[in-house]
Amino acid sequence: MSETDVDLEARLAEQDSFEPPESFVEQANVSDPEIYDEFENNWPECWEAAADLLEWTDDYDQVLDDSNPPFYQWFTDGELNASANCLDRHLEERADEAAIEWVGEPVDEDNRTYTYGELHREVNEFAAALRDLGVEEDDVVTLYMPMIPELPVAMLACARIGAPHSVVFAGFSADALATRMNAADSEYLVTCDGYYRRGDPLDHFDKATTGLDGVEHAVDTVVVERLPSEDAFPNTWPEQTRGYDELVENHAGETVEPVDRDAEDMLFLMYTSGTTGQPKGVKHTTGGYLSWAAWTSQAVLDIKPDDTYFCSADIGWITGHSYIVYGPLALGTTTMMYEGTPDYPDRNRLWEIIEEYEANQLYTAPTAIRAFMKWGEEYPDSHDLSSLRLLGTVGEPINPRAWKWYYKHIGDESCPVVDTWWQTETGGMMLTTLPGVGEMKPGSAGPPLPGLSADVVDMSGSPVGAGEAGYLVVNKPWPGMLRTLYNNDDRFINEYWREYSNVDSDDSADWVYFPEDGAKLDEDGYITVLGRVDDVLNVSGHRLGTMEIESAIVGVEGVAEAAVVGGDHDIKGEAVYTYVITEDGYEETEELREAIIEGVEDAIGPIARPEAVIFTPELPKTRSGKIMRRLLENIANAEDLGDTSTLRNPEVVEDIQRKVQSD
Ligand code: 6R9
Repeated sequence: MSETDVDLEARLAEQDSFEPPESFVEQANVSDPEIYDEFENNWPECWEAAADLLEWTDDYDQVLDDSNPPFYQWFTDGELNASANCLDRHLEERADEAAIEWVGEPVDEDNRTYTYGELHREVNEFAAALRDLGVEEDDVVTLYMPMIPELPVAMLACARIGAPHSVVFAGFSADALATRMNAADSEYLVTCDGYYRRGDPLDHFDKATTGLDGVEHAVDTVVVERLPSEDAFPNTWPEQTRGYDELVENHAGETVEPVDRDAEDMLFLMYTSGTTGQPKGVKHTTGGYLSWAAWTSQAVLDIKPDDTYFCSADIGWITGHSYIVYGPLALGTTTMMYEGTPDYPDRNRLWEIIEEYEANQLYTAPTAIRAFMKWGEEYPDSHDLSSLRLLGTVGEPINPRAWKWYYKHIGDESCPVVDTWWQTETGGMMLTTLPGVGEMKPGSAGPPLPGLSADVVDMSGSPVGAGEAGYLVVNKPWPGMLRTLYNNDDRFINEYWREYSNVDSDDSADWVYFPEDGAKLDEDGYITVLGRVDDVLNVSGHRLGTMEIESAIVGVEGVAEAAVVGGDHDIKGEAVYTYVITEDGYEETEELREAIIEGVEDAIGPIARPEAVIFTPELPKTRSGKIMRRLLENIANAEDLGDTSTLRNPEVVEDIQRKVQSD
């Protein structure tokens, strides 16, 4: 441990709360603590504040229609267009200001600035092209692209013509793409030929076309040619495939009138992992979602039009949707997009970018912060990061040590840190301190935002006392909430509401949203989120369903049964541990282990790659035949196993334990 580390440890270790820096408060978008009472006393009308950040082509009648819970409607009968809100209305003042600063790979060769004027032009051209291809209002367009500017262009082009997009993370596998396109009945795909990872070109089109083989209906495909000819792969394009550049050129200079969308019309779908093997198609709307993304960007990230704001997430996840694309662009700021990884070509990369672009905010994930910490503070310390005004984290719980390291070494103790808890389903931030108002407590996300109501309850739904652990619930609807799971209202109710609501009631007060996270409340109303209580793992901030991974594994020849659990991991937070029983006649070989790993990567993607594959003749089961996952978790983490007497087969536990330890 270096000396500065020791000092930091000594000075900060004791401190468990931090006041927002005075210099920050003075300039903050929100600095009046009264906002909490004001919003509570004026609910739901308080959310006009969010709607007011947008431009509406037709005013809404009612802020909230809660007559048919949990199918809430926000800003009823209002009309607007998300693309017009993110682009057109900024043109008068900001046409020549940067909307997107794209930092591409390879290093220094390929950076692009899109001004609002340029972004507006390209979005219009691509919107015209999509129409020409036959895309109509309400058709779902799948976007399967990495962090290239054409991804937000395509998102906004879809929004412009009222076609909901469904972005599939580029790191997801061909199978995952097919599952999502089938589930959404999506007949259009925009993808790319390839992209760079750590300097090497990667063939993405091959994966996309393999995915298309699994799609049950005809698909029109558009391909962005990202790679220069010397790095391009020799792919032949199937029929019904068009080049992005050619399409945009054919429509050069065209404009497309933004389609008026009802506030409740779908803006996009985003698939996320759940308890079953089938991903959930989370539906977000135009008015509620966009106003939520904009309001939280302003209140929590403190975004102002003249900022250069940097979120290091991938647009393929909800964080990138809300806080790289929609929120920042709705506010007319400059949003950065980084194509590469933080440690290529070396560990200075992120800090160089922040220094060069003079970024004002950094919004990243605990897994990244833990990696920075491990690499050492010499990397950030050798860069001028004084442009930073605010730091944020999202995706998983952050341990106080990582929080303090971030605060000290990245923020120089002069930037507030917002630890923002939220989910794909919530559309935007829910629990966090307001950076210009609330005291920060490392490790605790904070109170619910003004106008929100959350609690920690026991199994029966009664609030637990301060300091006790329980289940997080949200008691009132909010504009950014998901409206349903695509084509599956029943699953929507079962997954999120049934647990703690009186589902027979028409009274909104009887409906409680259950995010499936465990949490703890302190005496000041701050909530520490402990992690998922369903069968979902959080690997490097990415949600992975254990069922999805298990079904990939049992699909591998030679596997009879599999159980997947999360094991602790220094950097990733959680890692995928798999316990596998082979089929009769199959050996527990290295080849089978590799086939299993490959099977998981094919079904989901490299992010789900198992950390360990443990062969076992049996899985520990209760007398009623349920797999005891808790035990498997304890084994993965080399923890005390507690009482195993309720098992049908206690002897198997020791056997597995021995195997894990010898691995
Ligand atoms: C935005 C996003 C959601 C799950 C969520 C929770 C975990 C997110 C957190 C956090 C503790 C935070 N999570 N932020 N846990 N503190 N600040 O990550 O969405 O991919 O849907 O994941 O992530 O478990 O339920 P999503």
